[in-house]
Amino acid sequence: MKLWFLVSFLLVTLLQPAQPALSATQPLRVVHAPYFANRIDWGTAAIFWFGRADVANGVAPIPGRNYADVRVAYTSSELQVFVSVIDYYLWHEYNPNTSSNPTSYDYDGVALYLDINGDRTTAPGTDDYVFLAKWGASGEEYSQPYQRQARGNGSAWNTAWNGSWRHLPGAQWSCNPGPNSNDCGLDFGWAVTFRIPWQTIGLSAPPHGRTMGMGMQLFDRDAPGSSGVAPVQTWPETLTTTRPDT
Ligand SMILES: [Ca+2]
Ligand SMILES: [Ca+2]
Ligand SMILES: [Ca+2]
Repeated sequence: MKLWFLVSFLLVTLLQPAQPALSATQPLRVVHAPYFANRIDWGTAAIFWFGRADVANGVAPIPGRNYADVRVAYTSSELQVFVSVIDYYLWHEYNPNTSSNPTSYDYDGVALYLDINGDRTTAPGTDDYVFLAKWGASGEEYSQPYQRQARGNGSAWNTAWNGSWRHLPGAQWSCNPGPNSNDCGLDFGWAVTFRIPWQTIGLSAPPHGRTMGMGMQLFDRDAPGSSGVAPVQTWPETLTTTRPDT
């Protein structure tokens, strides 16, 4: 029965007329984030993934691109986005620059873009935000120096905006020294959980049923110097940091 259903489904799918091209207001992809009244069960949160882990026959190039598994869920108080990254060489800033641009980074980290009204304007508006989590080897108490943020002002990103949010970092490596050394071999990777209070992004309550825009940049350093920085990967692939319509 299942096979017949599958075959029927395939026929129906194949018989569908060609889909029209996406308009400017239609998102490339849709993530249905579930609501959790209490503790988030990440195993049943929404999931998507992007990027690629560069490795072949046990050899990971330096630099080599990363793969990210992203889970999205929300509670009565905040939006949470859990990003788990396969990265064979962990590199973080020892003394993070607390005034750096939140839309670029040259150590391991990830930026989250939100368009709260989902209006997909061609420049960052006051409902648009970017949150950069710089991966750090320390715990949540260090999240503030390892994060940057900005809010749109109608034409550009206002990097002086400093709404309240936090992130939780994590990582695993196979042998010491792990971060900021490639001496002992391959590391496993790192993770960050974004925790964005609704009030910080201008909402007084959890926005059940709302369509918001979302994008991500994945940053990666695998060795010292400019030659140790891997290409930035984005989700969706077409993301442009100054254009919520992408
Ligand atoms: Ca890497
Ligand atoms: Ca917007
Ligand atoms: Ca790295």
